[in-house]
Amino acid sequence: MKNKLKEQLLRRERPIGTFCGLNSPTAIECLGRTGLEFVIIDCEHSPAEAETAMELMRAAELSGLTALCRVRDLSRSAVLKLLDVGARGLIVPNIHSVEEVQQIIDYAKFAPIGQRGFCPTRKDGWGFDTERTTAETMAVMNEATLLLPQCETKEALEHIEEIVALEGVDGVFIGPFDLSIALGLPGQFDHEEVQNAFARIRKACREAGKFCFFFTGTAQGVADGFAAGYDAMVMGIDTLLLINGVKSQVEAAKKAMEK
Ligand code: 3PY
Ligand code: MG
Repeated sequence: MKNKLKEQLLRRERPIGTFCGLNSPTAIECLGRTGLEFVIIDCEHSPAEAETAMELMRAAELSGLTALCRVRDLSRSAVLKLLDVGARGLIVPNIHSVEEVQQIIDYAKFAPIGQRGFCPTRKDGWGFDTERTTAETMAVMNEATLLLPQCETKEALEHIEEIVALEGVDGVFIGPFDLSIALGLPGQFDHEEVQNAFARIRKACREAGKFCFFFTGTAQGVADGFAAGYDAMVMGIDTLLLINGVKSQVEAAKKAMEK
């Protein structure tokens, strides 16, 4: 019940991941051969639900990728199902208050940190992974599960220092699109106000000893993000990587055909 991504983060290895939008186990197997460290199965912006997520997780595990999931909403079942089918971490979008984060901690972390419900499920090999007491499994799962609320609303930004201080929050995932929209500057990631917001979140995470994840669409963005001090970078979505990869090959082929 290890979390390879968490170990990489603790060793400051600068892991790179991507979102899944294709929702294809084969695509995930292919991603496992690219040098990426983790994938995020997206139950917020893609049609995937927990059952699909479970199949994608199997492919990720077989391919050496750590599988995180983004939850569809803030409900107990949205959180619990993804953890029970084996997600090694949850990204929680659209947070507006400290209370919402505390509620998510209660759903996602076992006592004494939260109040996660217990059942032998895929997460612990239906209880057959190792000979552990229930209390040991609870402690190991709490340790091996990354809980990453997103900071992408004005309210989350205003309370970011309180959010990162909560026991059970392992880090923050910045949603640059939604945060820039919330600040009235859609997509203007280089605008001073947006940059200041990113810097405030990074500082809050660093001071609280929590991880900070950032999303970018480009390879240069990944390098810039690590240089700015993020702990992990998420490079686009597999759908976009497919389009960009094939598009550049088609363009190269057409150029070669002109010679
Ligand atoms: C955002 O940019 O809003 C995100 O949630 C990134 O996936
Ligand atoms: Mg978002």
